[in-house]
Formats: sequence, C-alpha cells, structure tokens
Amino acid sequence: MTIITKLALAAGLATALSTAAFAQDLSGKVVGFSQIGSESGWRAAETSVTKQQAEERGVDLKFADAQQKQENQIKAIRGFIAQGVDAILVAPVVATGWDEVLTEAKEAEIPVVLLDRGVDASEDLYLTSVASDQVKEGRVAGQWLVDTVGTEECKIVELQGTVGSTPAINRKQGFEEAIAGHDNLSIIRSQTGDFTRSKGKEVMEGFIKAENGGADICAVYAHNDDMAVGAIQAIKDAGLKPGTDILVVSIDAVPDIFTAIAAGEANATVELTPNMAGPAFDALAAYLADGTEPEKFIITESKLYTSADDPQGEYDRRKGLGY
Ligand code: GZL
Repeated sequence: MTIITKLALAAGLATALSTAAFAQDLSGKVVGFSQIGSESGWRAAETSVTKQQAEERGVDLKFADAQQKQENQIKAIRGFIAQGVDAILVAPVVATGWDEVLTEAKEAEIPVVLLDRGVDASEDLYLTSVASDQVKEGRVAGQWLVDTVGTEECKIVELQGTVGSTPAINRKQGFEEAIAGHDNLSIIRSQTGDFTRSKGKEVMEGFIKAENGGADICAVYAHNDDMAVGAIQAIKDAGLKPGTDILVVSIDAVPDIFTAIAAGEANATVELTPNMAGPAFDALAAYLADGTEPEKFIITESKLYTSADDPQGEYDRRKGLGY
C-alpha cells in the first residue's frame, strides 16, 4: 500500500471517528424536558437518570414537573418554544390532546422526542418515541400468572395506571390477551390507582371489602410496582398474606418491589428501564449534527423477575441507578 493510500485511509478513519464522536456531542445544546411528575419510584428514577445523562453530554436541561397535569405540560412546552430551545423531551401523561402544541413545536422547527409513553397524534409531530413495549409487559405479567395458577380458579383484581395513558391502555390489553382462553382466570374488578402507592392501597382496600374480606381474590395485577406496594399494605391490614393468600404481579422492577419479593410478599415484576433519555439524546445528537432521522419507535427491553432471580441482589443493583 502506497504512503498516499495509507494517509488517505487514516484521514478517512479520523473523519469517521470524529463524526461519530461529534454525532454524540450535545454540549451547549439547550433541551426542555416536560416530565409528568413524581407519582412513582420509577418516575423519580427516570428524572434523575435523565438529569445524569444530560450532564454527561453537556446538555443544558430545562426541567418542568407537571404534577401529573396535561395543561401544565402544554404550558411548559410552549415556554420551551418561546425560549427557542434546541429540542424538547416529553413524557406525555395521557395519549390525547397533543396535536396543537406539537404542531407549534414543529412550526418552530424544534424536534420533539417522546419518553416512556405515546401519543395519539401524527407521527410526523415527533422525531422519535423511546418507550417499552407496554402490551408485551402486560402479556409477560399475564403469562406468569397463567403459568403459576395452572388449572386452579383464579379471580384477579386489577389496579390500572393513569386513565387514558398509553401504559394503562396497553398493559391492560396485553394482560387480557395472555389470560384469554384460560377460563379459570378472570378479572373480577378493575379500577385506576393512578400509578401511586396511596391510591393503589385505597383501591385495594375497596376490592377486599367488596370481595368477602379478600377471601375470594386470588391475585392482584398492578400496572406498576408502586400501586402493588400500596396493595400489599392493604392485604396485610386485612389480615391476609400478600404473595400467598393473594398473589402480587406488577411492572417497573423498582427496588422496593424486590424487597417485597425477597420477603415473599410479592411474586413477580416486569422490568422497565428508567434510562429512556440515553437513547433519546443519542437520536437527538445525530439528528442535530447532520439531520440523521432515527427509528420512529425505539423500544426498550422488558424482563420478568421473580423470587428465583436473586431479589436482594437486584435490589442492590438498582439502588445505585438513580432510584
Ligand atoms: C410506563 C411509565 C409509567 C410507569 C409508572 O412507561 O409511563 O409511569 O410504569 C409511571 O411507574 O407512573
């Protein structure tokens, strides 16, 4: 190989590397983040991981907590547009009602990335969506229960997430798909606990009262671990044993559910990573660098954890992850 060719190769490699490095670089960029609130342990972890990821990438993050109100999110997004930020992250509390404000962002040529929940709006109104496959999460939870109860009759009560949110809609759908065709399993009561511990406890108390002191309830399926932890307290207050008298299956895999699983008070959880911001910032960096269009949907993993999966070790592992 001639010296000229070697030099040309080296230059090409250097350019490629610097472009790649440049593509990850967001230093100096201003990014607005409209976060739903801090309704659950998982949400709090998502917020701290997003702030960490922003700091690592030199992003100037403008954070807005909406206290679980869509009107506050819309106000925050309009504020980011007025500030002329370089990009906007949104975790949309519910699926509908976003077209107008997302159109305003598009007209201002500010890319929007959705985190952890979806919207019923045209896909050209956001650059990409980083979320789990929430139908799959529900299916994994349902399949665990099908496999656990076998042919035994099992009356299930369901604690739904926030009404109108994509995780509540999708996790319900997936769970029902998994138990369909198994006549011994049925959902006898279903109500929203709004993804919070306190509401999860309150609604579970109502289910127990309505179902013969809980004696007729075989399992509780909670759309997130925080509602499951609230339900566990209600089951104990009723003099029943969570995890044995009433099986407990939920989603998120936050540290506290591993404490419950280790104590035999919960049975299974489906993991949801709190790091949606990493893939979001990677997509933004490439897009802002040279217009690279990311996949429209970036799907994060969902994994089942039970008492067979070293719950104490999983607790310890997560404690350092921003929870
Ligand atoms: C799901 C996410 C949900 C979590 C809850 O992607 O939006 O919101 O499962 C949180 O803990 O409230």
